[in-house]
Amino acid sequence: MALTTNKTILDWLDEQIKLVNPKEVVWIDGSEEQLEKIREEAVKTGEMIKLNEDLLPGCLYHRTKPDDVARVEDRTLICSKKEEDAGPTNHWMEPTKAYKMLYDIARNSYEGRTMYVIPYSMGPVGSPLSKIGIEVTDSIYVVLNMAIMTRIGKSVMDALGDSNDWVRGLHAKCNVNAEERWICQFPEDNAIISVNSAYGGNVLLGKKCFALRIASYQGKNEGWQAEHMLILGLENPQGEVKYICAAFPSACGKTNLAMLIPPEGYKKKGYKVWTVGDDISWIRKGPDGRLYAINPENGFFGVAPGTNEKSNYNALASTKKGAIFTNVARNLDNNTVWWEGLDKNPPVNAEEWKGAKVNGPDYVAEGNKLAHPNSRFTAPAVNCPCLSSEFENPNGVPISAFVFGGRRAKLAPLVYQSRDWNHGVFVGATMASETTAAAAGAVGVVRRDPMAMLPFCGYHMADYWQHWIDIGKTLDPDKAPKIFNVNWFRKDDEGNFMWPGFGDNMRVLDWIIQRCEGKVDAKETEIGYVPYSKDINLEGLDMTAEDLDKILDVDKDLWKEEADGIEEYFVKFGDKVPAELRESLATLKSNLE
Ligand code: SAT
Ligand code: MN
Repeated sequence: MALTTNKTILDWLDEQIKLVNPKEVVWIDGSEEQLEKIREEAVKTGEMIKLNEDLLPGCLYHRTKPDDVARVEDRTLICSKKEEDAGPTNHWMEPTKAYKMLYDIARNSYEGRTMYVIPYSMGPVGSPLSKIGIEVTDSIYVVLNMAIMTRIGKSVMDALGDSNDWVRGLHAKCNVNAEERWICQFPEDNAIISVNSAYGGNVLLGKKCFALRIASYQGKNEGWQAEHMLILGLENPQGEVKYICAAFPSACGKTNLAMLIPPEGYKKKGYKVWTVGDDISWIRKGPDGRLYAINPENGFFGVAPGTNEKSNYNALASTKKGAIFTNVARNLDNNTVWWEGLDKNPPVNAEEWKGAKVNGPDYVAEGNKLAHPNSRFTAPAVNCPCLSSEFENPNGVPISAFVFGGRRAKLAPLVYQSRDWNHGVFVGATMASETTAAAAGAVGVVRRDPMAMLPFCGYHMADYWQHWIDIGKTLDPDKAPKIFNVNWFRKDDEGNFMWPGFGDNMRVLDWIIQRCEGKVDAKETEIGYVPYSKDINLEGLDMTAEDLDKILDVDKDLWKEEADGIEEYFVKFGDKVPAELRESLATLKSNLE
């Protein structure tokens, strides 16, 4: 039975049913009873495997097709009426053509299958910052993941009422044929269609498709921002909490930073980090003139490899019940999971991520990976030991700082602060990072990834930069978040990381907050404000101020090359590049003269 009488939804649903022709339609009401039945069915059909009920209660295992393991950026389209509106960084298709192509692919593809209708809310149900979507899918995996990653069910439909302000999402697995895989966003229609994939970001339509691509476009028109940013709260010994939003490309450690455990010295003094979100922020100006952020998601879709007790205790703890594991390895002795970096003991009796039975230690010794590098856990946020008490706050949390960062073996210092908002937008707009396994394609290539939004901005990237500049104009400079850039990934000439990262990143966050509070001086350099090494707390670290100076160093020659690279990059955007960003570039160049 339909969970709503909203005519805009029922009419749309009729069209989808006619198109894909399912054997039955099931509305997901959000009840545990219904979800449990669906889990049982998934286990019966073999789509999911139930893991050890004592060690991993309520946890399921799933593997995707081997050619369906990451987002596919060259098959992700922005279908705005005008190509110009998608801009030079997006793949574009004219909407009528795209609809026809997609309908032809999806037609009758649910034959003999169940259509699941998932009403979901991005953000706390009923919050003024939240938005609602409907995803129809023929994948149980999608239903169970959406049930973790978003708020689902009847209450969402009640919150929407008769409104037409909801995002239409059609997902059709079809034959999971890579040649006909398309992830299409129609920003002007509030619509998403995804065909021939059954993997994460391609099919959990609330996540990148809605909460970033569609939402970024909505934000531009409605005066708010959808950003690829984690949100964390840093509590000082006096119990005051300051919030930071940080943008990093996929698989660059957002989840780790969001759940950071401070080093001993900080812990003893009473510092704590609270997680509000690990991937996406929706940001709006509050009544007091400050920017407030919510995390639109309800769970974590984190990269498994590298996650362990030490690197991210809190993430690991979050996966211990009610989680879904995708494309990791299985330990057949105790029916649990394993991935590279979990511990040093690959299971002897193992099943690698494609399902072959192998001897784990031998297999790894031969240079193979038991888990796919982009294998993931889907974990309910409520499991997280350091989840912020503000997680459900419908008004969000006030932001003190924006932090941009990427993987750069050279160039970018450990941390620097922009001179002001507009310069900060320049820093974000020109950030670059080495590519990771989160998207199909080469790994380790430096590419520009503005605000970590390159694959996620639903409209013209230069208009998006302009939106950032325009938001800044509405903010009182005293209330505007300060903007920083960090780089945990600097390497020395031997290729060793120069900064320990993980929990020790707290030392950098500490400096950032002190800067926001005007409590510490900084050195003005060609690129912005860099810390004096004495102001970064190294207590308990095997590192001297001289070591630190090496990572704080601004190499003028490298930066001159960088400035040339930015100039070249801007050419792509023609006269759409905001004047403020050109000014920042000119200042950078003249500073480096
Ligand atoms: O596959 S997802 O887009 O959900 C995760 C990521 O790439 O950040
Ligand atoms: Mn992400």
